[in-house]
Amino acid sequence: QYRAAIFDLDGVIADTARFHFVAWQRLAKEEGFAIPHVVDDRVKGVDRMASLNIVLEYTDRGYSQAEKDALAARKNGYYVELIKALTPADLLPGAGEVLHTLRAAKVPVGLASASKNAVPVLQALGVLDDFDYIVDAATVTNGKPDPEIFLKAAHALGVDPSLCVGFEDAPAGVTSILSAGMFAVGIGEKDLLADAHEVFPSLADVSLARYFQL
Ligand code: B16
Ligand code: MG
Repeated sequence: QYRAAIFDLDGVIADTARFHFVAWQRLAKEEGFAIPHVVDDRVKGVDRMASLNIVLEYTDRGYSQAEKDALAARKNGYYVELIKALTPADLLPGAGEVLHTLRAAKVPVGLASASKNAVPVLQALGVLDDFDYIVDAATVTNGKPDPEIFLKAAHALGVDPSLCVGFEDAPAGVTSILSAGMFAVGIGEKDLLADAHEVFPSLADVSLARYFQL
């Protein structure tokens, strides 16, 4: 039996990836280039500046670090505008139920998201109170696949990593969970998340009773 659950946000709790993509697309268009749809997958779980660097692979123009900082801030402005439209209806299948079940069973719940917008997103989805601890992405030195963010969450919850279950939709996130010594549940396609201990299409397909005392 495991003692704590730690979730990724984008792709596990909410489909915020489409908003990230629209925001990157708008930025690229304004800068005079287009980004292909694979960018959507390539930036999953990747922090803001690293995502920008991926986007900029699709233009020949070079940007200074100061210009990149401005571009990242501009994209974030577009993203923040888009997530204002989020409501509890935007929770991914099973997410609300899983969070409420864990709450009722008093299982500590953490969030390990690369997003600096995690708190307003969870608030808009109506599930902010279902989390005992949200890692502040700004304090994370090494992003996924490094285990740092998942270890930080486990530490704050006061649960040994070996007793935590991590939920992730991105391969780098699964690696992060495994390197942290946790049980890894992949949410999405089996082929993509082959390293995870178990993979389910969505949280709605996960049977919590297999991992936790409910
Ligand atoms: P922000 P996750 C990640 O979320 C997204 O998948 C990734 O595309 C995004 O660049 C990153 O958050 C940072 O987001 O710009 O809001 O700080 O999957 O780690 O929850
Ligand atoms: Mg994700």
